[in-house]
Amino acid sequence: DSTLTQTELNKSSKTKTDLFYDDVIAGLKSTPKRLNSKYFYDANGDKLFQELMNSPEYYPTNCELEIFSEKTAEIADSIIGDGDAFDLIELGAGDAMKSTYLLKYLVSKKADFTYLPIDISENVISYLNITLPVTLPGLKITGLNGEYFDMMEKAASISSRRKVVLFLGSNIGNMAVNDAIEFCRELRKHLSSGDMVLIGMDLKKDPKVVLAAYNDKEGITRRFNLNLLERINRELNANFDIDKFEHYPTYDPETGACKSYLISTVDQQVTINGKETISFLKDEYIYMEISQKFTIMQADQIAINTGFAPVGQFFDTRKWFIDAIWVA
Ligand code: AVI
Repeated sequence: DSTLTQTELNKSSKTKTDLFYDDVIAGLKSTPKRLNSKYFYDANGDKLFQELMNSPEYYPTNCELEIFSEKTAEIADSIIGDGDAFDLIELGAGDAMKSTYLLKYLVSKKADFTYLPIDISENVISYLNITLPVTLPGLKITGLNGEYFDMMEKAASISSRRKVVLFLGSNIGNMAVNDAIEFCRELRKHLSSGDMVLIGMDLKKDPKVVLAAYNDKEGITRRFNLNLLERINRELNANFDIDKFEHYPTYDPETGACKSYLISTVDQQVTINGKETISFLKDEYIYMEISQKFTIMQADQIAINTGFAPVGQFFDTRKWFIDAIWVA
C-alpha cells in the first residue's frame, strides 16, 4: 500500500543522511583527514562526472566505449555461454552508456536476461528505469538504488538465475588495492561457481596522460572534488568556504596510485550541523579519492587471489584500458 511505501522511503532517506553525516564526521576527525569519494555522486556530482567524461583529458570512458562498441559481439558471446537465462547485474551503472552497446546486442539476439543496474545515486536509477525501456524495447530492467552488496542480496532474494556482474569504468580503482582485493573476495561470496564478472580496469600508462585526466584544464575535476564540500554544506548544514580549498591531484607511476586532495589555503574552522567544529591548519589536506591504475598482470593476480579464473581480455587499440572476464 502506498502509505507504507512512503513511510519506508522516509525511513530509508533519513538513515542515508545519518550514515553520510557519521562518515563525514569520522573522516574529518581522523588524522589525516579524509572523505569518501562515493559521496561525490549527488545530482550535481553526477552532472559534473558526465561533463568530465566528455572532457578531452579524461580518457578512461572513451577507451572503454571503444572496447564495448568495437567488441560487442565477442563480449556478448562470452557472456551468453550456453544460452541459459541469466541476470545481468551492473555495479555502479551510471548512465549505462557502455553497457547499452551490450544490452542492445543481447536484446537483438533475444538472449533471456534481466538487467539489474545498481547505483548509489537515486537520480541514476530513476533515469535508467525510465529511459532504457524506451531506447531498448523488450529489455527487462529492475534498477536498484543502494550499496552494491545490499542490492546484490536483494537481487538474489528475487532470482536464483546465473549471474553476470558488470563492474565497469575502473570503479574498482576507487578503492585502495587491499580494499579492492577484499571487495573482490566479498563479490565472490555473493556468486556461485560458474557466475561471471566483466570488470573494467584502467591500466598504467604515460604518467603525464594519467595526471592530466585528473587535472583537466577546464577545472571540472576540481569542481567535482569541491562539490563534495558543497554537498556537505547543503545536506549536513555545514559552512565550508570552498574558495579556501585547493584541488591537488597526484599520480605515482611506481604504485599506480592516482590520488586527489583538497588543501586548506588558510587556518580555518568549519562547523557541521551546529554540533561539530573541525579545525584546518593552512596547507592541511583532505584525502578525497584514489583512482588506482593497474598492470595486466596485477589484474590477473587480483582475480586469482580472490577466487576467480581470468578467462578473457578485451583492450582498446592503445591498450590503455582492460575489460577482463573472470569466472567464479
Ligand atoms: C568513477 N571513477 C572510476 C572515476 C575515476 O576515474 O576514478 C571518478 C573520477 N574522479 C576524478 N575523475 C573521475
